[in-house]
Amino acid sequence: MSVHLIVNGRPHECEPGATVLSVLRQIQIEVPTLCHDDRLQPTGECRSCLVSLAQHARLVPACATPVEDGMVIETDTPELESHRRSLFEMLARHYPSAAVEQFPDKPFHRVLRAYGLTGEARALPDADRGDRSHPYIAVDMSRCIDCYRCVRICNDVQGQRVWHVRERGLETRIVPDGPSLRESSCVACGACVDTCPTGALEDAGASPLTMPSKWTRTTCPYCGVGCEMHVGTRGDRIVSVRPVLDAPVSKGHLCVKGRYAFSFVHAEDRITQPMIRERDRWRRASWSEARAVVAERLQVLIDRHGADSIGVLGSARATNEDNYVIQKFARTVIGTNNVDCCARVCHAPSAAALKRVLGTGLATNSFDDIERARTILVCGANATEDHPIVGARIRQAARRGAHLIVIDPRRIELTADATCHLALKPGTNVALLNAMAHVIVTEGLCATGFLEARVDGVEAFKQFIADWTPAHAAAICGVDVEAIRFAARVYAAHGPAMTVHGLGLTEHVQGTDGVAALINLALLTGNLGQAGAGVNPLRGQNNVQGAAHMGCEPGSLPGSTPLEEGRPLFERQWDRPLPGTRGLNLLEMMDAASIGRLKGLWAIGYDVFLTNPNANETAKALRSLDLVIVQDLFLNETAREFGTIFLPACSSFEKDGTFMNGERRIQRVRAALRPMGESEPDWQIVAEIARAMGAGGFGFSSSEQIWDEVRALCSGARGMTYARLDQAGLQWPCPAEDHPGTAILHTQPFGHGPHATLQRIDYRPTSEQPTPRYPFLLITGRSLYQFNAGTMTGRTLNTDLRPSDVLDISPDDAIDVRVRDGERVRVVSQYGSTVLPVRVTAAMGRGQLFATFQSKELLVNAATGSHRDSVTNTPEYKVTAVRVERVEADPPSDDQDGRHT
Ligand SMILES: Nc1nc2c(c(=O)[nH]1)N[C@H]1C(S)=C(S)[C@@H](COP(=O)(O)OP(=O)(O)OC[C@H]3O[C@@H](n4cnc5c(=O)[nH]c(N)nc54)[C@H](O)[C@@H]3O)O[C@H]1N2
Ligand SMILES: Nc1nc2c(c(=O)[nH]1)N[C@H]1C(S)=C(S)[C@@H](COP(=O)(O)OP(=O)(O)OC[C@H]3O[C@@H](n4cnc5c(=O)[nH]c(N)nc54)[C@H](O)[C@@H]3O)O[C@H]1N2
Ligand SMILES: [Mo]
Repeated sequence: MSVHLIVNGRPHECEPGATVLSVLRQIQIEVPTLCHDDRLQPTGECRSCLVSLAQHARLVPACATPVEDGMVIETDTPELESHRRSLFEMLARHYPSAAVEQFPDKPFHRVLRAYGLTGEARALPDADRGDRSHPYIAVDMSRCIDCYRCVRICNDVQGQRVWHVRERGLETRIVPDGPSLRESSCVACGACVDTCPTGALEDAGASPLTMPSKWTRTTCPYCGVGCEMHVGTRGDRIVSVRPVLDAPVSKGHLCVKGRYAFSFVHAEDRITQPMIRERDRWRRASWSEARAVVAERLQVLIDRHGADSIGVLGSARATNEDNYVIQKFARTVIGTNNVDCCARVCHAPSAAALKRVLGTGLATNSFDDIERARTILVCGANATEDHPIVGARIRQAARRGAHLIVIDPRRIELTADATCHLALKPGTNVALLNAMAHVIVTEGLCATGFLEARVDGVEAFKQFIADWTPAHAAAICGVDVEAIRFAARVYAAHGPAMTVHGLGLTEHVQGTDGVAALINLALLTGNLGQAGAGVNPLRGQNNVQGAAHMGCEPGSLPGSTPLEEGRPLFERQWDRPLPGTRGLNLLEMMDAASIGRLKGLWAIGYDVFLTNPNANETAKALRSLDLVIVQDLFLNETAREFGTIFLPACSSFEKDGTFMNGERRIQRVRAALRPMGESEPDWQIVAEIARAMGAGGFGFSSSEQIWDEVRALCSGARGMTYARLDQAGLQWPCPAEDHPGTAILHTQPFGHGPHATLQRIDYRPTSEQPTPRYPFLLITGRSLYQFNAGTMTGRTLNTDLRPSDVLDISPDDAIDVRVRDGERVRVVSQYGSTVLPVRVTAAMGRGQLFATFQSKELLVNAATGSHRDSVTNTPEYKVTAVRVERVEADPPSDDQDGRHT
């Protein structure tokens, strides 16, 4: 039923539930707004959007007034005009005119101009009310007009609560929650800058000379959330990034990386020409020479040692199209299934467990289910730092009343809003999750209807789980018995309940088992195939989901099609026999290199040396290779230490294509810039080399052509044409051009049939246990400002915000080992050591340490060990037994501690 209105004498119709402001905008009647932002609840406080209603005696704010049938609205009466004029005159009286001149496009400046106002003559910025402490955000509160949008967006969207209103005599002032913005709790998401209508809060680099001349809509190059952004360019440089308001996941929000960490594109040490190493020196080469050398050296290895002597690594940072071409090259030109990507080291266990139990190895639900869930269980995922937009959405959901269960050894940020925090001992997920299943079964909290209709193995599971009493698990995982019971009851009783998990569940010797144990909880409680529920791995890099899905995995072809199942179709379409031997995964490639079986490695957008565990072992493996081709933006550490040939790829700001995010959404990536120097999109580099090797099937001339080949081969992608993706991203599977895409998997049946089977999983402790010699457990993981090995973020001002890896330690342990905040210590494991500055923090539990791995100098992976998940070989990055040694004096500057030792 629609609502009928009369606006300025003309009849209009609209949907019920709209606000007067939104209707005015629809019919293109402008009223000025200052405090309004579509991302925020309207307050009507600034009173600039007042309109008059015939039924009311007074004026009402359009932004905060819902439409009613029969409303008669006037927007430009003399009374309104005079009200607005006096309001803006009052604001202009104390407003610097220089700001209006310099940044004419700011919303408030446009309003002033429309009223012929200029502001007062005054120097900019006002030193008294400025704050230039932050590398990304400049503050000049003399331009503040008290609209409070910064306060509200920080609170309501990001959830950080940095900005506060202070009464100062007659004045109000908006101040951060620290002595300066730099020392506040600000996480530099830029939301306050984005909403500020005046520039009181502004990007630190902004000036009239850095105003973009072109905007390009694209997808963020960092994590697997898949935020969309407008990239502002001027000439051949990125000068600004702004969030896309109608983006399906980010909904007008970004985090510090997407918003600000783009200057790596223009870094001075970006390599934009092919290079060849000769007698340990790199020299520049032309593309034609580099291509010929690659072709020839690959051919020599194939002829001498066979195709399986070569391994290829696709890139989770590159597009679907890039990765499709990469695996096609490995399989049809080299002739090997030795192709993998770094899904191996993060969520391969999620994919394996989901595939095994539910028949499809992908997240079951969508990020929009966060707002639909009554309970959110977060297991081993530090979402506010590692997937900040999802983290912010989870935090807001919890603040609005959703139950939040956090399972993490550390007191991560989300614990502040959690219903309960289960601080388990690292490596004991299976015990804890089994005990939760025990409580659900023994307390009669199962969804019996769902079990009867869709689940197999129920009786056997009930027998198995009887032994997993909370008391039994508590002795293993260190979590209080009552807390285990409480969490299980909350999850089971307050549905729909969704689980969100990260590497704290997967990067263990029981990674796949851990995920399967989590899926058990969803099966027992019927939390699958419905909104607000499901099992959802928070995928790591921008396109790690896509890289694996495109077939950069030894055992699967594009569309995650198992090799043997897809063989007939792919052999026909590619017109080549597919290799018959089982392919090696990344870790097996390293093993094979160490014993001389693997001779060549082509690593695309993946710094294996820095990021693989046990750097000593990795170095040994990489050193044994005859040929190491590195294709990257930078001479990364793998290239620097072991590379033979370097091929310059361009970043996703410089190419077209698609990414697949953690909720299976395929989104467009659009070139905002031409490729830097001679760099090229990865697909183009690989296709040209294929042609140099005389191969057919690589005559692509655009990313769209590649995508159309993917669509022809994979039914799940068939409906996703570029034309459709240009309108909006679509969630896989989308089998036809009139199919809307799939937001929720397993509504009926599961990926492999009508029934899923509960898994009986025994707990197997890791051999990394504290001993007198190595009394601590080291957890490694991430922090907000740096991304993985810091290759990109390390070349931005994010480094000001997070200069170095640190070793987090609990206050009690710091006393025991006699270290103080900031002091450097050596962390020693049986595999190697690294030297790190200490940060004493109550976020850490007793006996546990936490370190990131962003810095190539510190090489934290010198200390991590070689244990792997038994199913997928994913390394056990999350637990290493270590000791902490004090480093007395500052070592000399050529100190090699922590490097390869
Ligand atoms: N800012 C930033 N964002 C990133 C990245 C980055 O480097 N920086 N990297 C991206 C990539 S590649 C990935 S894969 C994702 C990873 O994102 P996350 O999955 O969040 O990764 P981590 O920080 O490695 O680990 C998550 C949590 O697991 C906890 N944990 C450790 N051991 C255990 C355990 O035994 N059980 C449980 N339940 N928890 C445990 C740790 O304390 C940590 O808080 O982030 C992506 N996003
Ligand atoms: N100790 C410890 N180690 C870990 C982990 C941990 O938790 N603890 N986590 C592991 C995990 S989950 C991951 S994913 C890995 C991450 O390891 P990496 O994949 O090595 O890390 P990234 O920083 O994502 O960098 C990938 C490379 O891609 C390049 N690049 C970016 N865009 C493009 C492109 O379009 N084309 C090409 N060719 N190159 C591009 C970058 O310059 C960079 O060198 O680290 C793993 N290592
Ligand atoms: Mo990852």
